[in-house]
Amino acid sequence: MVRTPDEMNTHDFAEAFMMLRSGTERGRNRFLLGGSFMLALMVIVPLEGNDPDQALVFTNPADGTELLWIPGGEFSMGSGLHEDEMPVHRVRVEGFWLGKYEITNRQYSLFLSVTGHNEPPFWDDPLLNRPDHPVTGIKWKDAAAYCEWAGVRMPTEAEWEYAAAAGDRQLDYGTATGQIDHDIANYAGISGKDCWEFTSPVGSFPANPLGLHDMAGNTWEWCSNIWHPYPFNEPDEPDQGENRTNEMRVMRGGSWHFGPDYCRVSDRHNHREHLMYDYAGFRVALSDTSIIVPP
Ligand SMILES: [Ca+2]
Ligand SMILES: [Ca+2]
Repeated sequence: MVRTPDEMNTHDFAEAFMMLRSGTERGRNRFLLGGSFMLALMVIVPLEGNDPDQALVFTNPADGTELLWIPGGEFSMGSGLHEDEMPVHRVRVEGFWLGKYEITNRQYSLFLSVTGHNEPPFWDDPLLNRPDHPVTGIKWKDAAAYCEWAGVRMPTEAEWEYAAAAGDRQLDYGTATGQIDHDIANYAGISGKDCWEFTSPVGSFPANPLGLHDMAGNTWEWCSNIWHPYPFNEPDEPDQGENRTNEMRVMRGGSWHFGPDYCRVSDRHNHREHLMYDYAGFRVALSDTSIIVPP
C-alpha cells in the first residue's frame, strides 16, 4: 500500500533511507513505496526542452536511474513493412515512467555487488564493459531480476514503441529528428558522429522529442512481453510471464551490431529469453502514478 503524503513524515523517510543503506530488502521496498512521494518532492523537476509534454523526471534511489514521465495516449502500432509488424492497429497506452537511458554497466555492477547475481558473459570485455556504456549480454531473466531488485519493470513493447515514436507524433525512428543517420544514432559501422564500432556511452546522441536517448541503436532493449502475432495482446502485459520458461521475448530499437532498418520504432526482434547476446540490454519502466501526477 502506498501511503499519502500526509501519512509520511521525516522520521519515516530517514528510517527508510537508513534501512536502504543497510541493504535490507524491507528497507528498500519501503523506501521505494512508502517514501517515494517525499523523495519525489525533492527530485522531480520539469524537463527543460521537452515542451510538448512537459516531461517530469523521477530518480530511482535504488540505482540512480532517471525515469521520464511518458503521458498516456493512443497511437498506431506496427507497420506495413514486415509481416510481424502487421496489421497496423490502434493501441491505448496509459501514462508511465520510462528510463531516460539504457541501464549502464555502472548500474549493473551495483546490482551484481548487492545481489550476487551472475555476471553477464561480456563483463570482462574491454570493448563492452566501460562504466558509462550500456550493459550487454543480458538474458531476459537477468533484466527481470534487475528490475525486481530496483523496484521497477521492463516496458511492454507497446509502451516502448509509443515512447520511441514520441506518442502520436508517430516518428519512424526514435531519434531527435525521427530519421536516422550516423550523426544521431549508433548502429553498425562508423561515420559522422558515430565513432563507435561497439556500444557508445549512453546519451552520446540527442534525445528523441520525449527526452529519451538511444531509442534507436546502441543496445537492443528487452521488453516485458512474450512475442505474439499482432494485434498487440494487452492481457499478456506486463507480469504474466514470470512462471514461463524459454519463451520468445521481444527486443526493440536495433543496436550497434545491426543496420538502420532494425532501428525503426515498429521493428520487432525476438529471442528466447534464456539466450545472451552482445547487443542485448534493457531500460526500465515504472507505473507508479503515486510518485507524482503531472499537470
Ligand atoms: Ca556505430
Ligand atoms: Ca537502444
